[in-house]
Amino acid sequence: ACHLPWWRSTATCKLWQSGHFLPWDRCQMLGIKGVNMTVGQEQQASMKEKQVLEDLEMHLARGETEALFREQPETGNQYLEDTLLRSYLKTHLPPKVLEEVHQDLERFGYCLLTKIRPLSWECELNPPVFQQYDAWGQRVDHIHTCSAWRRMKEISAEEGLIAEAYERRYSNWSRLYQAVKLYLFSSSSGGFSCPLAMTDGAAKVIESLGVPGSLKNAFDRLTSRDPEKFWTSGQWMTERRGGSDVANGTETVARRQPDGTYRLYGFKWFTSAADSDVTLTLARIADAEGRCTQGSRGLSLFFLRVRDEEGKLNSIQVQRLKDKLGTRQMATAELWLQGARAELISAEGRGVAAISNMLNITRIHNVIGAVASMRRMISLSRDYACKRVAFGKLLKDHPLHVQTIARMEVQVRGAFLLLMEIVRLLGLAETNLASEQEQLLLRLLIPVAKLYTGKQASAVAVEAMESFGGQGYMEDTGLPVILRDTLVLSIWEGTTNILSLDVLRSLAKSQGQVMAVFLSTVQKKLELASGTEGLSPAVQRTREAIGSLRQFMAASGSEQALAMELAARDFSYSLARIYTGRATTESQNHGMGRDWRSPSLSPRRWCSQELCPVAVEAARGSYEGGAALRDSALVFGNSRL
Ligand code: UCC
Repeated sequence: ACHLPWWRSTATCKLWQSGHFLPWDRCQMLGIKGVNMTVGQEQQASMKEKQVLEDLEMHLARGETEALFREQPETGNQYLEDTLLRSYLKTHLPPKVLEEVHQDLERFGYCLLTKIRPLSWECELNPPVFQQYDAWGQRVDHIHTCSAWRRMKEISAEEGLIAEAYERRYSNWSRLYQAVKLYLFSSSSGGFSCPLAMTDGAAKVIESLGVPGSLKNAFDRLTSRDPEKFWTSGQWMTERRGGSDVANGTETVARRQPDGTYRLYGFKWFTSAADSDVTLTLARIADAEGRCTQGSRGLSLFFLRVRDEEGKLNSIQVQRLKDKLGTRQMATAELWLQGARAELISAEGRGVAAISNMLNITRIHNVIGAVASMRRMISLSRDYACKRVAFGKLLKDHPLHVQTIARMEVQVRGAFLLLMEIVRLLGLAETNLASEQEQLLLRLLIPVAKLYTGKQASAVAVEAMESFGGQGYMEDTGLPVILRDTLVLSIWEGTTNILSLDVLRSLAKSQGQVMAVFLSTVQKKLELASGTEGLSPAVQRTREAIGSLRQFMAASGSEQALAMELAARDFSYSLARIYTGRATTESQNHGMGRDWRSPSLSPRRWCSQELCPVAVEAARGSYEGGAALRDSALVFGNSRL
């Protein structure tokens, strides 16, 4: 039976019949509820049914379906629509740089809309296919990618998506400019952001080694604007025994050859963008007796080409492609290295330290991806709210709905400003303009931003999906693709907990200096903002949070390592929220985002959340002796407690 919701008239209740939804009154007339009829009645009913269906077809074709199509959420030129981005650039870039960058970004925004976005959908619809054997039984291990994916590679070169950062034609602003282009590209890239992240990371490692002669060709290609020359790189770190604990999980062995090169033997469990041209990877160098040093100190970093000039794999076998929840446009493979020829590019045993240059870049790309996916979801949600009518008015006129979008908007704005801060600092560091303090701050903020924005993006994507109702759950709207692809952001490139421990690593390695710089930077900026009208509540909240953080740190100075480990995630969240709080007040202080689309950058909204959760949890005793045991009992049911 069809149950009528209280707000619907009988005419709108529907049943699915003959490929159409039938209004309830017509359903009754057609006897669809299984009422017994005579033959005459049946004939009459059948004629009526025919007539009704014809009426319905007209009605549906001209009326209801058109109405649904009109509600399709859309975004226009992403650059022009992104008022926060534009006001950030206006406030920070030197006028000459701004003029050139603005022109390019406006053009790129149209290009994304008209050319690149359709390609990204093609990538989604045509995921890579693995062919292990040819028709005659010959092993070929070929990963077939679609033409749209290959076109993305060409576009990446033409647009200088990697090159821009290394040419440095705008000095320290080049990195920020590149990040902005990647941010605009990300949600329309059909997954190509992933190989770009690793390509950037590989170029960074090679550059930090001083571009040795043997890697000059690779560096030129990784940073080329010529699609014919452009190479992408992989980052093969994860093995079967683990992806987080690289030091203990890496089994791959490197055997030195008489010519000074190495041959690698091992199994790489996740190799993202396995169609890449080159890769960086870790292995243990075996001595003459075949023995290897275990742990982190046994790991060295290698560069290798995946295929030779003829396209033949470098003694590598593709085991299979991974069947992933998301990022399906991109081939992730399991690879057997069966003597792959490679070049040692780090000092022996310094592999992890050397590849961390790559990790820090790919983690920044992760932040870019997180902010981009939040921005895309919210833009669509906002557009939908201006088109969709429910309960007699547009969604945008329902305050509760708008409140939900506004809460997401506060999140994406904070994340965007944190991202800009990181790429600004990176630009300074890469042009030798960063002070020691700025370098320390950058080291700390990368894991903080990666772990925090990864979580924000997942939460925002889920929330935003709900704002489309059932349509958000439909594959062909493309919205589930964004959600799936967003969920990986808190997993790859280090999970939230691993990144929290990296925050502690940066503290330990700098003997606390990173925190001293963090606190003094935030405090200095707050002082500047404190005189601005309307900012005092946010400034006050952030100051209080800094005070709580200081207290926590003073108390934890004497705590055991376990207590700090237990606090690591809350501590990192506190750093993210406090630093973003200062970034939002600073941006408001600069007068950013005061146009009609962005009435306020909402430092007050950002700062009204708990800015220092680590202090709150510490006060609850969450890290005290016995806390770990209690947690364990809660999860595993330890009967001793
Ligand atoms: O590959 C993957 C997917 C690729 C897709 C990329 C696309 C992303 C963007 C997309 C945009 C849409 S996923 C696999 C990624 N794997 C990880 O992220 C690994 C996670 N695990 C860790 O990060 C661990 O913390 C390890 C591996 C770094 C821990 O190794 P160790 O050897 O136990 O760590 P140690 O002994 O503490 O560190 C060794 C050295 C130290 O330097 P020294 O020896 O001078 O004291 C550390 O300070 O490395 C240094 N180090 C770092 N330095 C370690 N991490 C860092 C760092 N982040 N920055 C600077």
